[in-house]
Amino acid sequence: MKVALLYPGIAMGGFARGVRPKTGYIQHGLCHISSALKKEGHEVSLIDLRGLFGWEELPALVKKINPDIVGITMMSMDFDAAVKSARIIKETKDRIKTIVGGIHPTLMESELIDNPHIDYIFKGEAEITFPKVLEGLIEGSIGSKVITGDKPDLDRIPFADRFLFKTLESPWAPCLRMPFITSIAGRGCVYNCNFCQPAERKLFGARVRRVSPGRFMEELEFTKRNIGLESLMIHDDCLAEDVKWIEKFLTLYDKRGFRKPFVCQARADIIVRNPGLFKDMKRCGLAMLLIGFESGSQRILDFLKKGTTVEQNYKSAEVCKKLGIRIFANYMLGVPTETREEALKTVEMIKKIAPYTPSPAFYTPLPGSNLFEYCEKNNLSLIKDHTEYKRNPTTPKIKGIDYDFLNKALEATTKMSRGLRFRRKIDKMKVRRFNRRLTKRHPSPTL
Ligand code: B12
Repeated sequence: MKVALLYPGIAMGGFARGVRPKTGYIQHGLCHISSALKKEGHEVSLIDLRGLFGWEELPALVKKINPDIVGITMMSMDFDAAVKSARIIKETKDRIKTIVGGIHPTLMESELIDNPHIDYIFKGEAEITFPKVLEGLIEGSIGSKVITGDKPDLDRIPFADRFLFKTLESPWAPCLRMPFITSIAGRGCVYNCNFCQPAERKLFGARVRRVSPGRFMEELEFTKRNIGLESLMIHDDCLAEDVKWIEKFLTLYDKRGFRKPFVCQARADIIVRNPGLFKDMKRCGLAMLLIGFESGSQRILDFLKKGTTVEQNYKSAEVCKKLGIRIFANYMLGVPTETREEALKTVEMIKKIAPYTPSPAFYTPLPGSNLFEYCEKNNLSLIKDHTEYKRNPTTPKIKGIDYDFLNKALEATTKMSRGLRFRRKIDKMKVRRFNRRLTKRHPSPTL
């Protein structure tokens, strides 16, 4: 069958302006679906809305590809663009089937079930079941609008088809050199933070599944041969949680001569408990850790069910500084019930930690999480349309929170010292030449 996969990710940066972008992150879910479908002999192409100049380009592209089915992925904030795409596809060629999948359809079937432009809603993971859906379409044997996917063994599915996206992945940290690639070693998260769970458990199940370190290295080697690899981001929710996995991975990464800078996520409690592990990671290339510090108030950390302490936040930052690991600090202000004093404790904590990259958020109630339910029950949410389901501190999210005060508080956390600005400048200078040269050489993506 002819399948088009559609990435609707314009809620943040919008459509292309002036020139089609040569860089952008890839969507791993679609890349995995693409390789699973190609393995079964289907023809797969991509419609990336970020590469279009506007909605008016979509009908012509759909006519040109002329697919039998379009598969649309969707985070909550992509809802409007995804649903509009489905409508345009149906208006362009009514015979084309549309199917939506990803975290939002998995959690919020009720928002899509009556949509006349969507033929199927796919819940869960797709590598095993989506090819079967296509077989069912050929045979005319699909009876239900809602389909649930089986969970694949991650060691038995093909590598993500990175070539689906014609753009280069661009590093978002000044210390990372191109070719930069992102990767995901596992699915699911063992923790119970109530600003996230149980949403992810509904998508990936209660157990975390991780590809074996050997298979992960095979994928890196394959990618290095075909795209190049000078730096790496491992996107797992909390990679450092699996100490044994990391140890095996480090041995292989080192043995096979990688030593390329990599970044991943960790938690304050894990860092404090395993400083030796992070020393080894640093030796093998760990350039930066993304740490969810969240709050400088213990009451708020407990309210969020984070399972860490403020003391661990401070100590983990000390460990990183001692080892020379850059810190990308995730933290949030405006949690329901948070007082001004508690918000100021977060400000004080971030100022003391002085992260390489401060990444503040206004707490945002995300569908499928326990805290979302709490906000619904107490009528606290100010979110009016789906594009506001982004954590960036731009629009007010929760009733009763003084966002003018928070904006000022936030400013105090993002001011960088001269020393830090200098360090970032040096980092940028070291990679600029390579990144510019590579981007310049890269052809503009063809549609
Ligand atoms: C990598 C990642 C990113 C990357 C890349 C994002 C991207 N667009 O790909 C970056 C760092 C840029 C990012 C940013 C954001 N992210 Co993010 N991100 C992730 C992360 C860690 C991994 C996603 C992933 O690739 N998973 C692995 C793949 C294989 O799974 P998958 O994509 O779900 O796909 C499978 C199934 O869902 C299904 N499927 C998916 N699509 C489709 C389509 C069809 C047709 C079918 C049949 C099936 C199907 O099949 C796939 C294969 O089995 C997840 C958490 C997680 N563990 O999943 C959060 C997550 C997706 N992100 C989240 C959020 C909120 C964001 C931000 C909005 C944060 C913010 N700033 O506010 C931004 C949005 C940026 C943007 N413009 O898209 C939330 C989404 C929650 C929600 N309800 O929408 C998640 C779940 C994290 C969380 N729990 O809070 N993110």
